[in-house]
Formats: sequence, C-alpha cells, structure tokens
Amino acid sequence: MSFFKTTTAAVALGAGLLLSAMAQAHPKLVSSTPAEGSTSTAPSKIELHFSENLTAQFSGAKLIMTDMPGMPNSPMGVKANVSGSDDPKTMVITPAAPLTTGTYKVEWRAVSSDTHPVTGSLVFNVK
Ligand SMILES: [Cu+2]
Repeated sequence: MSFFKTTTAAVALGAGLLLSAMAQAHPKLVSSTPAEGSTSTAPSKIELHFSENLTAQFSGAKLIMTDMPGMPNSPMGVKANVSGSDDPKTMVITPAAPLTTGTYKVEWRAVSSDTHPVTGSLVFNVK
C-alpha cells in the first residue's frame, strides 16, 4: 500500500513538471503597439510582441471595431493583413484602410513550437 502511494506521488510530480515546462513554452503577449487600453491617433499597423517565437502558419489575428461614435457595442470586422516580422516573436496587423475614430479589439491566436494555440485579445482606442 505504501509502495502504491509513493508511485502515485511520483507520477503526479512528473505530470506537474511536464505541465510547467509546457506553460513556459506557450507564447504570452508581452507588449503591444498600441498598448492595451491606450488612446492614440490611428496606427498604420498594430504590433504584438510575444514571449516566444511564433509558428506563422498557425498564428493569426482578427481585427474588430467594437464601438464607434454614436454606435457603442456594434462589433464589425475590419479588413487587415496579418503577418510575421523580422522578429519571430512579433505579429503585425496592418489595416487595409486608415482606422477611423472608435474602439478596436484584436483577437489573437499565437502558436509556438509546441503547437498548442494560445488566444487572447488587445483593446485600444483611436481618437
Ligand atoms: Cu503546450
């Protein structure tokens, strides 16, 4: 019985170590331009900087205008090109047309070397 308990504990510890090693390999959003919650003039591009190198073919983002003057909570997709960058930890979102006044949300999906997708979002305002 005590042998069984020891074995179980060892297996659980091993699984815990594996999980923490995986969590470290998952890309986290470190910073962005524009910054989360910021208000600025229309950016010509949005840059997301992650903690890990991204696997370009599985990573991506959607740009959504969530509020515009006089029309709050009316989400609308915005045409934009999503690409990598010379820095493999950076994702670049380039709107097809200049962004007009309103609130925007980037819904990103980042995949690093372990292939597990991590998702998140960034909200910023254009004045
Ligand atoms: Cu993973």
